[in-house]
Amino acid sequence: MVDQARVAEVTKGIFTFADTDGSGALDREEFKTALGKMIAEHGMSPLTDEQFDQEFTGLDVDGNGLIDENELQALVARLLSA
Ligand SMILES: [Ca+2]
Repeated sequence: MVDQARVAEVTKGIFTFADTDGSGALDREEFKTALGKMIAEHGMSPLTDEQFDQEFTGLDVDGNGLIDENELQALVARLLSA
């Protein structure tokens, strides 16, 4: 069972860290930064470039080439429930 408040909190923390230009969405470079933080702090397995592309494409549900907070929550929820 995933605690939505915890998911939102963790997502916000990752965002604050990784959204270096403060745009409110993560581009590919910023998403790499976010993943690096998640790998370091949550014991995620490092991704290959191919897995990274798949993850980015899968999370970018509106296909605008950016990961916003709502989109990132899907990954955080998966991570916290693992
Ligand atoms: Ca998007």
